[in-house]
Amino acid sequence: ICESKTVIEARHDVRKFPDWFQFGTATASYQVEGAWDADGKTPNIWDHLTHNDPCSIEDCQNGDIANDSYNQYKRDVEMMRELGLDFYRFSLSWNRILPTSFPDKINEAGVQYYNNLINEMLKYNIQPMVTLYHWDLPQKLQDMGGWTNPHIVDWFSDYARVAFELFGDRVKNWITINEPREVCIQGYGEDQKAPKLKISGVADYLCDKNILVAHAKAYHIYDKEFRPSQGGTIGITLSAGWVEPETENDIEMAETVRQFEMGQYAHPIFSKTGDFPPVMKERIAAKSAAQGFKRSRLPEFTPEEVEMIRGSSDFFGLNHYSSSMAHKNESSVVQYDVPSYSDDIGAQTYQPTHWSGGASFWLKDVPWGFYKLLTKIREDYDNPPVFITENGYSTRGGLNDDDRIAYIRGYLNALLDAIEEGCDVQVYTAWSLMDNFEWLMGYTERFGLYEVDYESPQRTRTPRKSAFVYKEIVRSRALDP
Ligand code: BGP
Repeated sequence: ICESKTVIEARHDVRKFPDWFQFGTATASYQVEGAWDADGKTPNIWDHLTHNDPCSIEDCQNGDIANDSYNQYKRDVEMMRELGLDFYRFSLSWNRILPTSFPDKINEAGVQYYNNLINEMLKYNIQPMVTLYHWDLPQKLQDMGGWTNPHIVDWFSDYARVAFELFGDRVKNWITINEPREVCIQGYGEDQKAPKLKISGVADYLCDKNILVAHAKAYHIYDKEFRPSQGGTIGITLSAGWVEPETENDIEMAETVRQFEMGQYAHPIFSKTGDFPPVMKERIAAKSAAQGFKRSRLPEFTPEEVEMIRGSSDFFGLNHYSSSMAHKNESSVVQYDVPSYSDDIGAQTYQPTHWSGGASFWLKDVPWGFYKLLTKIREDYDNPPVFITENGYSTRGGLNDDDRIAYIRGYLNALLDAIEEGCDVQVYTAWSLMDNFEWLMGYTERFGLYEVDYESPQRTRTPRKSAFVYKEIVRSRALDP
């Protein structure tokens, strides 16, 4: 009797995911494919950066070979089967499909690679979730201004149309852009990511506008020209951490930071009114005026653009890793007389030293922040369907990754709490299926459920302890308390 009672209690404690919930893992083209110049592929901005300024990456490495997924894709699909995934999120390399960047010439070998990968996955009933743009812009387009050139709206939508035509018969889940904030703020405003333009408070906002319009145009092309016959979903993936006010006095500031981070992309798409968040428009206009600009440095959308962008995502794609605290330390406030995104926000955030976390300095294990963020998305944007398109933890390597397991369990628990509160979270994607080239840190930080041996020619993949745990979560559709 005692025994069966324990079993019943144990069962009761297991937290179940809803029947419709989907589990996957993710990667991105530049981070895993390698074959950087194979079979007609031309250079993108990450090839350009890592070849011209190799040591701008922590270990002076690059994605020339990476995980060699271009050749090892069958092993990748085998791992998806081992994990029992419902879907796998990967991205397309624009240069591999369109070597001139434009649809005048389609590279058959590149198309064949994605067909092979997609068909191999479908053989085992693993659904593809395909990102059109995960940061590897054709260098040729960058030379013409990249995301700061309004022509990119057409360049991107022509590329998107080709992808829908080529793969849309089998791909039913599309993501237009991965993390516009990292593209624009870190790539055009700062010098963190390619193309490292470092024109803060100006180029980043131009990029913001063009990337949102480009996304929306691709959305409407799919919606009108392809959805009727192909019947899939399409949306955008935003990155956001949670920002917690340290005291009551910091509540407004924390909200300003959230609006400048997630809101600048979420508000135009998911709010009832559309357009950039009011606080962003006000602050940038005021700062611009004080700096002698006749107009705000934040470009305006036309009323037609506002309408085109509003509602242009079937789901709220969210990449979430960590959180921070907001508190203003007046004594260390720097006054800028030149444009600057961080000065436009005018706030300060930090991560307390007692927060523990992964190998990446910014990645602290704060599951309650995830819960608060999901609740905030439900409240601000009328409870949209949320797809967690990335969540994960970094180590320095090794197969025994108990801290990654604790992180994943903690975040999935927070996700279940949010679902119980009424949040419409439908999908969870672990970043990453396997170790890969990390944008700033090369191969020094490892995010994989599978470890990759970069010394071996095959880039041998070995499951970590977390792979077995994730497999069990996916199989049982449940989480231990
Ligand atoms: C996300 C990216 C991923 C992945 C992850 C890890 O922002 O979408 O591609 O790289 O972050 O972070 P990082 O590469 O900055 O260490």
